[in-house]
Amino acid sequence: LELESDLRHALEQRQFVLHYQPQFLADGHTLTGVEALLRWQHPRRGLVPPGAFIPALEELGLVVDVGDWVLAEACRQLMAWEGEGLHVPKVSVNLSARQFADGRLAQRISAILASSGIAPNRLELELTESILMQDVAEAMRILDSLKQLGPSIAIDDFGTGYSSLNYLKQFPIDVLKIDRSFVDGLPEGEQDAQIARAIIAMAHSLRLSVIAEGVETQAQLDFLQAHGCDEVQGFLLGRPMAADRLAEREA
Ligand code: G
Ligand code: G
Ligand code: MN
Ligand code: NA
Repeated sequence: LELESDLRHALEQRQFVLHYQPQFLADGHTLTGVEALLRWQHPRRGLVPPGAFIPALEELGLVVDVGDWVLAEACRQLMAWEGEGLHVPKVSVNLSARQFADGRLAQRISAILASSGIAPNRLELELTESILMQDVAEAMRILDSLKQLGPSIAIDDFGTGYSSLNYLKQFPIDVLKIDRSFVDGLPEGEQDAQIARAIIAMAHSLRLSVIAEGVETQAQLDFLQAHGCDEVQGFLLGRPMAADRLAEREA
């Protein structure tokens, strides 16, 4: 495939960029962090979304190298904003299954944190339930090694996979991200409302923080705030955007 051969050169040709989506306290105003989202600036096709090329990166065995670049770039950007007078408390990075299973992930993250100079607790790592549930004992070991370095751990797309509460209790995780499919139906959808309330209650009883993704309307935000959701992220509050745009907006 033409796209695949292009993808092999994308890293060295500096065609990858990160966009950043802001995250806020449930008041919708206080910036708590950003999620880094990978895009491919293709010379002819324009900005390619990750769904269109991350599976290919996995197959080509490039996802670990690109993942390292994402981690380093996200940390670098946090420092760059700091230098411009914008304090973004943390940056959240999505990890793929391959990256998580790579035996040297903790070493790589440790090196990236050290050379970036950011406090390790300002990095958050997002993993899906399916990544963690593939091999629970191994996941536990990897999570422990990652946590020792200082980053927080978030479960992405929470509620769409099959994690058992028993493991959820044992994994050293910090944050549940309520999948946007449950936020969609709020506040009128009775089922979505019950699921959202249940996830918030469960997260808090496990002493986890909870963030809702895909918040698109004021009514959704109001519901989440009223029901004690800690943080929110979504088009209502800010789309994923280039780093300089975010600096302009939040300055
Ligand atoms: O930005 P967008 O909504 O199109 O992202 C689509 C999917 O791509 C999301 O599931 C997101 O988690 C994933 N994604 C975005 N950036 C990265 C990345 O840097 N690494 C990995 N592994 N996945 C990413
Ligand atoms: O799987 P993950 O949660 O990492 O996916 C993040 C993706 O969700 C990003 O590609 C981002 O563009 C998308 N996204 C973020 N906020 C919203 C939103 O409010 N509505 C919709 N439909 N998508 C969103
Ligand atoms: Mn995510
Ligand atoms: Na998600």
